[in-house]
This record gives sequence, C-alpha cells and structure tokens, in this order.
Amino acid sequence: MSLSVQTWQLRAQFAAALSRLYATEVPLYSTLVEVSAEVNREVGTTERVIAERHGAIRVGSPRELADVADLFAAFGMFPVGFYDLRDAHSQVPVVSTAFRPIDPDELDHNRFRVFTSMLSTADQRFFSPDLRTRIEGFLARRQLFDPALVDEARRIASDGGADRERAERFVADTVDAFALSREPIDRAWYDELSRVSAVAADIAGVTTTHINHLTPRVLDIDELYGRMSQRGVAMIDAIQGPPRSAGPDVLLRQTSFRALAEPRRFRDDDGAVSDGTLRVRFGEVESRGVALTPEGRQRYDEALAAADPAAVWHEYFPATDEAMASSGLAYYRGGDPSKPIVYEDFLPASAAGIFRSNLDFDSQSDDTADGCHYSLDWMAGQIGHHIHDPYELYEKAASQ
Ligand code: OOG
Ligand code: NI
Repeated sequence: MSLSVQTWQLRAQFAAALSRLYATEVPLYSTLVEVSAEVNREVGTTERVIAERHGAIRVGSPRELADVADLFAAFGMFPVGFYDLRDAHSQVPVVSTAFRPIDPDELDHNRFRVFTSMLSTADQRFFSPDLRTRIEGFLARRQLFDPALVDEARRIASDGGADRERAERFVADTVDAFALSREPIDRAWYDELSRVSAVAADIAGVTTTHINHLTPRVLDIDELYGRMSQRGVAMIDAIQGPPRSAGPDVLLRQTSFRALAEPRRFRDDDGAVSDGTLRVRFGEVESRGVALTPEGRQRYDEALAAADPAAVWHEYFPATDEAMASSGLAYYRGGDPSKPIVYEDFLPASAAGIFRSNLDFDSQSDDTADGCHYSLDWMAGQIGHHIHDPYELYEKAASQ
C-alpha cells in the first residue's frame, strides 16, 4: 500500500480546506486573516505561524463526540484536557476538550487544533427533565457524520495515512460535514432552546453541525485589535487571558469580532419556509506564549483574580525567560530559556468569554445542585479514547 499522504499532511490539508470553506461562509474571516498576516510580517515570522489555525466545533451527545474523536484521529489529532464551562461564572451548557497533535515532531509539522464542545443535556441547572428528553430524542435522530466516513477515518488512522486519491476524498468529505447547512430550521424548536441558551440552540436546534470559527495566530494581538477596530469591525470588549506585559508572553490571549447575522432558512409550524438570519458565528484571533507549569498556572489564576491583573502582573511573574525557567513557572526545552515551549491548549475562563461573542444576553441557569457526572474520565469512557493530560505532554516535551 502506498501512503503518499502522511498523517501530518492530511492534517495540514484538512486545516487548509476548512479555511477555504470558512472564508466563503464568513467573508470577514478573510479580513482577520489578512490583518493578522500583515501584523505577523511586520513583527517578523514564518509562513508556518501565518498558516496556523485553531477551530471550534460543537456537538450534542457523547455519540457525536465519539465520532469526532474517530474522525480527528485520522488527522493525528487527539483529545487533550477537559474544560467545564458550566460554572456559575461562565454559564455555558457545555463540556469540552481540544483535539490536537501531541508529539513534538507532529506539532512542528502542523499544529491544527479544534476546541470541541458537547452539550451538557444532563445538567438540570439548564435543562428540565422534559426538555432533556426531547433534546436527546432529537439528537438521537440526527446523523452528523456518515458512518462510512467514520469507518474510513478508522482505517486511515490505523494505516497511518492514505494514498493521494483517498486522502483527497477523505479531506473533502470531512470538510463537507462542517459546512453550514441550507436545511430549514424548525423555528419553534430553535426558539425554545434559545430561551435556555443560544449555545444550546446552535447545537441542538439544527440537524447538522458546522465550524463555528477558525482562528489565526497573531504575534501582536494588541496591534491586531486596534487595526480591526480602525477598520470598523466591532470587536468584543476585551482581550481574554493574560494582560499585556513587559515580560514573556504566557499561555494564550484571545479576542474576537462579534457574530454577524448570517442568512438561514426557517420552517414555521404551518410548514411555510422563509428566509431569516442567525447570529452564531464570529471571528477569533489568538496569540500564544510559553506553557506554564502547574505552579505557574496557579499564579496565573491568582493574578487574573485581581481587580486589575495588568497592574499586579509583575508581582506574580518575573520579567525574563531566564527567571521564569529557574523559578519553575514555565516549560522550556531542556530547561533552556531560549527554547520556550508554546502553550497548545485553551483556557476555560477565556473560552467562556469567547463563547459569549454571539450572545446578546446571558443564559439563565438556576444555581443549585448540578447533579450530574461530567468529568474527564466520564468523557474518555464515552468516546473510547484516552484524554491526555496537557501537563504530561509539556513535561515530556521539556525533557527532550
Ligand atoms: C468555543 C469557544 C471557545 C476558544 O478558543 O477558547 C474557543 C465555541 O465558541 O464553540 O473557541
Ligand atoms: Ni476559539
């Protein structure tokens, strides 16, 4: 068997093809990519950083998440980390993981990652038993991914690649599964879910899934934010994550433009189909810094809890990579401060802020007991894949 297209090449082709699709669906994405590339070229960067993206998708059930896990494994993307966005502060009814390459060598070739969220239908703070039953029934009747496509993914994953023709078809078919559907949306059902949460409606109010956003990486996100605003693009209020500081960039900073009204078709109770719009998808941009150790992360959480994190940042983090490395706050390859290990993951509080880019108002959840079982181990069991611990991966990368 000839495997002329290796796993990392499949991943690169998948990211590029999704990017082409998303550019046709959300034209403002192209502006964001253009401005990011402009800033990156001025700061001085490689084409690899310019091509780097993360995506975000949302599914409804463990079965759908398991299909995603099988599909993405063919691209060498594996689940890392568990994010619970349901807490009182974020109030987004999902639990999430991120599918991404895990070996340093694979990361070097292509870093495409997809933040993937699953609706927490068992969480009674959002969903009454009756609504839960109806949502789960709806989800059980839909099929996001053709079983033949998932089978093909399993074969390609076990083969470790594919020949050119198969690769092309597999990438195209996978991308198709994430295209925005023209299928009319049941208006009453969508509206009912919207009253609980806009995210719930986006996930379970429709019979298909789609790519929510694709995020380019920029080296100076403050500059990018200013330039997008100058072009008249409505950005969310703030850059999420660590404040700008004089010292090394840490973790992940993100911002986004507000969701745009996109044309969708609706079906009313009387069967009539009409045109309308939905505001669901937005454009996000990110900048990445060094990965923090558990101790560094604890400091980060403390700094972010301050009234003005920027003002107190220097009390929590030193101003040089040398000091970061020697105090054990961040990961450097072989402990060498000139070789920071880039943070590859996400931040729950920031993710919640990004989720809200399309929400005009927050959802109502009553804050009593959640009475459900969502956890990393639960999710791993449901999808039949080990969910990697990000710290173990950073430790390993640092020791190489
Ligand atoms: C995911 C929001 C979180 C990020 O980069 O933190 C996210 C979503 O909107 O589906 O994309
Ligand atoms: Ni994102």
